[in-house]
Amino acid sequence: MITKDVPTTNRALIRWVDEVTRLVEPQKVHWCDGSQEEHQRFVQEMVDAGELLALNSETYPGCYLYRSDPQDVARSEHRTFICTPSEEDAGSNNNWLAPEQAHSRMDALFRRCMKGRTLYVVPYCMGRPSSRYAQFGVEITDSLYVVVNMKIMTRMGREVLSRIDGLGEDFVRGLHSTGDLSPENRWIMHFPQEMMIKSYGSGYGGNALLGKKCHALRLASYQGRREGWLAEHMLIVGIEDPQGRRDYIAAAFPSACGKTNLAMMIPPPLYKGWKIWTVGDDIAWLRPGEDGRLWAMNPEAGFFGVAPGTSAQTNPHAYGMMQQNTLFTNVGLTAEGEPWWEGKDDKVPTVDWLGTSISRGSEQVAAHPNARFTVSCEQCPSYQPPAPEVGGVPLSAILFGSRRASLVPLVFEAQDWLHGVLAGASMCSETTAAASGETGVLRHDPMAMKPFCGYNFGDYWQHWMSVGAGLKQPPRLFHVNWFRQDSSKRYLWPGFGENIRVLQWILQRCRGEVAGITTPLGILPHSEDLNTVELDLAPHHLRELLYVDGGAYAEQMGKVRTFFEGFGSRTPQALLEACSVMQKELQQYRAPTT
Ligand code: SAT
Ligand code: MN
Repeated sequence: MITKDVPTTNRALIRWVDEVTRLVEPQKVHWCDGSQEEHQRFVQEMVDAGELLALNSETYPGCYLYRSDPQDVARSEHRTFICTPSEEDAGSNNNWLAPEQAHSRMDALFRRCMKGRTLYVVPYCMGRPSSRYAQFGVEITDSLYVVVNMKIMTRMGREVLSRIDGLGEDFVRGLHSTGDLSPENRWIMHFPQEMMIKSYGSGYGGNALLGKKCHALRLASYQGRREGWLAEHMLIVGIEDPQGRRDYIAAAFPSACGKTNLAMMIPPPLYKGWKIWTVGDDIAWLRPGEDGRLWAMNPEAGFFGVAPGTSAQTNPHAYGMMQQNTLFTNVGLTAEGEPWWEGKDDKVPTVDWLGTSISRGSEQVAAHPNARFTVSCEQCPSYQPPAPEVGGVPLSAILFGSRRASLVPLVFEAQDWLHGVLAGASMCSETTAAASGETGVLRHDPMAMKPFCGYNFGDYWQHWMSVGAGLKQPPRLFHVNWFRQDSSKRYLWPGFGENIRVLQWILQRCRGEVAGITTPLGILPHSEDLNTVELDLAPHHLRELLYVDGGAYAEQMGKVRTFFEGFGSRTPQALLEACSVMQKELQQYRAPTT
């Protein structure tokens, strides 16, 4: 028993750490205090052990490079399970295993797995500890990489632990070990009824930083359903116009589809006087407020963003904030010891993400396509956390966004809440490098939650409908697609800062300032209402971006209907009907020719 000298009085926590210690048999147990000094000590320890590489201290002070195991570079969706007693509660959107079986499989792997290693106890908080909506958790891990990332991504340490003291059993328990890193023994198991996570065999972000996808999305979505709120894969931004009016929107895009870029966008010179305030870039907890509006909060304290493609042009704020105190994972290096990735600048990388030298003129990629940066929100110049007493920001609109080379228009607004739930639930998107497996494959990704919804999608859509029904002033729901391509695979829409033009139309719609074209899909902008001043956009490209191909879309809705039916009686009847109606109307729809 190692109950002596522990920095907590929470008996349940002491008992759990004790149980785990007996199972994994570490050489040492360390309770993290979450201080800056401790963080520095850990970083130094990793540098000394050759696990972290200090980058150029003049141009990148406080920045480090971590190279992961080459087989452990993305989330492992096919190894991620929801372990509810009933398989149907997990739904066919999830892998499922009965809780007893999952526990015994995991405990067999965890047995003695920390022999000779240190077990770190990481008390963390999702949300600011003083917020009434904050949630507390403790992750046990044997990876210092995880500890230093958790320090940036969550609120962690003494203050958090003292809050956990008073919580009894009411905190999330996450047990993690990198184990032997063999992909065959890699499992991420969620036990929503026990508020527990067990993750073995991976050190990768979404698999191993258990506060993030595992707690703040999978467990939280399960809990939100019971309690009447939603945990969503969404960024949150404030948009201020030159008159000083500020609106907040949340947007659900799949991983590696531009959430971080939109969250920190800097509008182009034409939009002088407009400002974007960053509230969050990945996760939003949405709660109906007493005022009948929907309120959003970001439970995270840092950004774990995709490095490739990030540059002084595409995302100046992100680019600037990662020049100091940033942890890079799987990027390449220049001869000056600076991090480098595809799309960064015109410097020449000399070493790739595996540590192999790059010969001059070779085609070898420098960074892994899912290379990441971890950095505190406080370093983002546009970061604006809401006051904790308020617990979030009120939403004027929610955007659903997918990555679609064809078919899906640049923007449309749903006619009402049900129609918007249908737009979100029927999202299909091309896969990216954020998860292992093939990229560019079209798959159903409702509300960008395919990998993150901790329960049956049928129940999830029903829950979305119930939350909406309870709102007196619901946010308006929109669908966007920045990723349309022409036949030679060039993007039709410039994206990045120019997306403000679409946001402007969205806000005008929210204020009832502009009419739109009603189609069976939703309401689209009149082409003259979308600001294209100073944009190099051919008129036929604009037409294409705002075109609804009724026949092709009807076919897509047919596939969506089959997908919905796969969830059996759990799929809300109203959603199925709305889908069929839309399919029929699209079949008959002919876009006006101009
Ligand atoms: O690695 S994470 O899962 O946190 C990033 C993502 O895929 O969204
Ligand atoms: Mn994400």
